[in-house]
Amino acid sequence: MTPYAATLALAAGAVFAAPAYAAEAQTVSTERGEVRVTELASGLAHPWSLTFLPDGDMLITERPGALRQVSATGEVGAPLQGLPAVHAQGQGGLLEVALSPGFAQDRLVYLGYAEAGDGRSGTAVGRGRLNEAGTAIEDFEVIFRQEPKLSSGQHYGVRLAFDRDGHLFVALGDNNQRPTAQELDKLSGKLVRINADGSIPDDNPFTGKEGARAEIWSYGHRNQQGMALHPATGVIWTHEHGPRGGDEINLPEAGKNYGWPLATHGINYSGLPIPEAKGEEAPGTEPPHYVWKKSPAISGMAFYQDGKLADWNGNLFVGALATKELIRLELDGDKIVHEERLLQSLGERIRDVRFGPDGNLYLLTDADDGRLLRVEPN
Ligand SMILES: [Ca+2]
Repeated sequence: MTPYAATLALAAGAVFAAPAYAAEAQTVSTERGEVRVTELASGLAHPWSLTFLPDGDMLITERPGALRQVSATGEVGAPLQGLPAVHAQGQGGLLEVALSPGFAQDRLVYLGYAEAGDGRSGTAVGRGRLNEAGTAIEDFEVIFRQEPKLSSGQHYGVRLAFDRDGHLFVALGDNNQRPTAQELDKLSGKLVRINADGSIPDDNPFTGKEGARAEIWSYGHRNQQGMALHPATGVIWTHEHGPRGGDEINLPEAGKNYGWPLATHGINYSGLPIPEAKGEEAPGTEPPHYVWKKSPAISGMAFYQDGKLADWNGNLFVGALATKELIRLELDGDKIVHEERLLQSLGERIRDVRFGPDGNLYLLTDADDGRLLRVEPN
């Protein structure tokens, strides 16, 4: 507790039994009223993803390779046992965590991570059972591998989301091997759709097509680090990092080409054009649903539905790493009609944003001393 917060707590102590976390709460003005941002936990090593267990506790990944259970009040548990070896270099490591839709019965936890192999690395997805004590993932098995492995430490994606039919979508990156996002015999730069056990659905768009991987749902993606199921429509929404400029939101449809690197609103970090790019549009490719000309460097994505701040209901939230803020998007149907940037005063790279079962937003900040934050109406 800071000396200032301690003074406040002393002053308030006689009347209010202030919770311990009150020391770290901060009030922030937004277009829709004041919100309170409360630090629930700190000291997390580059936390990447969080998911909620049925009792309100959370599972949080740390990029170097740990998965921890964190209570609703912010008590951080020891790293769980039974995790796979991860390739924790560059952007790689333990990245995404998601629960089985039948978690209450099967206790299956899904992990997305970077895995070494073939002198390179690529994204893998596996699942295992959370033991009753909450101390280990048991019988972990790999159910999906991005093949071939092409990464030297960049662009693994990865986000996981189940649709209402129980299909598992895996949002991947291009391993920073641009042309491969257009090559259907490779899984880099794709959105993949598999069954919960890793088998491939019979009705995938490239099933039975010569020279194409049957796991592919859509292609031409750069580096996808956000995905969420729209709570009203059941449609999968994704987003991806552009190069310098051109971060996108897409609603990927079966078999379609989302353009990278043939079509992009961005340029190389060197300032030169993307060599393969025809421009912002290219024949046979889908335009982005929404695009940022200047890259916030987006990561994490959550719909706000039946939340504590009624004026945010139906909004979409996206984290921003480079511009260090939270992005709030207002929708009219599927159309994004208004954008607000908020929480800049925190000065935090926001890696993940999730909507909690208590009707509040939860954020992870990307740092050696990463934080878990709760955002609620003040
Ligand atoms: Ca695109």
